[in-house]
Amino acid sequence: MKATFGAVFAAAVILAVPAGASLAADTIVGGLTVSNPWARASAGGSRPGVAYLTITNEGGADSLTKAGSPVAGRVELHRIIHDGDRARMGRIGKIRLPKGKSVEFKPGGLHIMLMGLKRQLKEGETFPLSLYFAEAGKVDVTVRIMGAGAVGGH
Ligand SMILES: [Cu+2]
Repeated sequence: MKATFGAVFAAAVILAVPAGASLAADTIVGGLTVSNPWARASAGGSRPGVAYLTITNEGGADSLTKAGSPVAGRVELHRIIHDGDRARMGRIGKIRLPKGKSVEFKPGGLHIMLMGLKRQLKEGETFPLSLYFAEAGKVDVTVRIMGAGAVGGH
């Protein structure tokens, strides 16, 4: 009886570990792997938020067509366009994900713009983000909020 109780307790402890570690884990759907989704803490309600992640495609060709999140009124896919010595950002309709390649969203390049934030993005918290792929369909990931000054920006 004592041994049984011990075994159950051990199982509960083991189960608790993946739940806590899952925030940093990759999300894998078919041939697609979404790694390290993160966002910068927002300054206030008026400025948009921005999120980054990496998508690796080891399956057939696909594309990211849109994104959505309950924390934002509207979510757009953006890129930075270099125009002479100036850089501005522009919206893109879809992002191609060639077979066997990784597409990295990062400060100064591709990014996910969170317009009309419904709540402040606070460092250390997380929020859900849905990615919509032409072939793979909807994939939900959890975005970690990093410090406001984290790596570059616009
Ligand atoms: Cu942008």
